[in-house]
Amino acid sequence: MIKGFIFDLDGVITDTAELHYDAWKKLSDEMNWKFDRELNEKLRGISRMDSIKVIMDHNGVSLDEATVVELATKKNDIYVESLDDMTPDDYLPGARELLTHLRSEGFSVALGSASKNANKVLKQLNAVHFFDVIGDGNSVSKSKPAPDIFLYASEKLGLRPENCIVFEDAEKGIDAAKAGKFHSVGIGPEERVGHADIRFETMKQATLFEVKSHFKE
Ligand code: B16
Ligand code: MG
Repeated sequence: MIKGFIFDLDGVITDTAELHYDAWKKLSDEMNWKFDRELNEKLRGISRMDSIKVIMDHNGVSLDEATVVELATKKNDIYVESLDDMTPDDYLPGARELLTHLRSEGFSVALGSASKNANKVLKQLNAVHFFDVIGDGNSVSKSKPAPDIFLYASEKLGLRPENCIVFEDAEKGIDAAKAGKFHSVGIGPEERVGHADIRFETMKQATLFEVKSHFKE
């Protein structure tokens, strides 16, 4: 029986991928690194430190750890500043409606994001009240595809993985949900999240009615 829902943030509740792109692009331009939208796609759902390593590998660059941390912090400062412009109009279409519906139906709801800035994003969206538990990049040390963030969220909700559905837009996010034995809903194209239990192109199609009808016992 489904009792809880665990949501990824970027790509499910709101599209921060565009802001991450702008910030990585700015850093890359300063460093004379190649960075484009195709490479940005590879950063979907993975942590900040894993992201900078993907970008450096792509550019054949290797630097000492302290410099890498410094550069990742620089990118983060640019990203965090850009979050100031985010407003409650920036939910992905359908996301706020689904969260509202889950609340009115009495489901438990948690966030399971890799971002260390998730609290700020939720505040900008005025979305904090939708969540019983906020699991983010500060909650666990092993990032997706490890299931830790979702296990943290379900444990805090007091639910077993088989009673929870994870919503994810990233390939590694669905891998993480599966590794933790959660039910999964993929948001996005087949080639990215086709391995989820059920997939919707966008959050707009992922209504509670549609989701419930797939997972009913
Ligand atoms: P931060 P999610 C992820 O969010 C993003 O998809 C990913 O691109 C980003 O690198 C990661 O958060 C870490 O974000 O730098 O803010 O800690 O999809 O897990 O909600
Ligand atoms: Mg995501």
